[in-house]
Amino acid sequence: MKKLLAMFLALTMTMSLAACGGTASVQSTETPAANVEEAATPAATPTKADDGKLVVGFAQIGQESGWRDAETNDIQWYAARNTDTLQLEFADAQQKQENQIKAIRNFIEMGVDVIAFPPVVETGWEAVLTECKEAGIPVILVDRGVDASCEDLYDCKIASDFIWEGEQAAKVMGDLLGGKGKIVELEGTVGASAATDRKTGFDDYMAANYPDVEILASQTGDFTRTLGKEVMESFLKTYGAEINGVYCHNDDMALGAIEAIKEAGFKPGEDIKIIGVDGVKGAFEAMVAGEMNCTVECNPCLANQIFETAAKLKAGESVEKWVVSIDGVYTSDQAADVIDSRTY
Ligand code: GYE
Repeated sequence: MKKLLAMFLALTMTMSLAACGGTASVQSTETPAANVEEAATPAATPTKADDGKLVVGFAQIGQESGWRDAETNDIQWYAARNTDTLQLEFADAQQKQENQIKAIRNFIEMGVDVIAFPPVVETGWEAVLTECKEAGIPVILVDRGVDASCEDLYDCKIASDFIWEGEQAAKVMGDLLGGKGKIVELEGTVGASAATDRKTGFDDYMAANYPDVEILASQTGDFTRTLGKEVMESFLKTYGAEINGVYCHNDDMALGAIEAIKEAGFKPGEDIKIIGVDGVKGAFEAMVAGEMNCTVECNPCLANQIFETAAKLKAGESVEKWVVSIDGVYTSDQAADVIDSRTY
């Protein structure tokens, strides 16, 4: 009996640490976490139970980064803890906009109360968002935005300020280089607001405040560790020791760049300064190891705000158009002190 109780407690503990709010790291930046269910877009349109629950359709982008897995974990864990009042329909679009659109149309057909999704790119949403509006289903954008032409076609955006994030990265890079040097830039997914705005914030700040820091090259690594490494390898082949720093639009690409830099015989964090964005555990581990210099946090733990906003929209209450996440900036001198408190 004691053994059974111990096993139950262990299982409960494990599950209770599975989300952003827990204290354990829930996924490595090496591979998507095992506990991220790959919920394909529902094959048949499930019916909406008429039990008064809040029914939310979430069309996730995919599993491209540790940050994305942390966001998925947080959402699914919140739903698992609130099954008495919330029904979550979750679809994984495998990085494809057409799959997100398909999932959203499924949710419309099902008659969910609210639709929430991170638009993988900023354009191409007018038609499906108009269908949501015509169906009377409120829409919450999560962690990314859409272009201005669709401003009236969604009810709320819950996301960080990516321009601010880019500016913070530029401040730290300029300081690290003493105001002079040559850098390369690893961009996120082409057309994604998180990439576009992190580039704008960084490049504009650099040009205005550090004119002697030259950006030698800038290319997309699609927010993935694998492509981040490949692009950094090509930068190193072209520019080699000329490179004094690399700005990566997310930590997963920074971790890929670190691998490439070491394989090319340079010391990451010393010969080449490295700045990422997201604040995932892998970045703190790299900073503790002296191989990375800074990560600008981008909070993926948005489930509370998503479902609280969805409940307000279902009740016909007004909500803010943009709920901005509060993010921090962490440099290598702080990493050892904070790493154990990181929740994703
Ligand atoms: O920075 C990256 C993910 O949209 C803010 O998407 C999100 C970004 C995040 O792939 O790791």
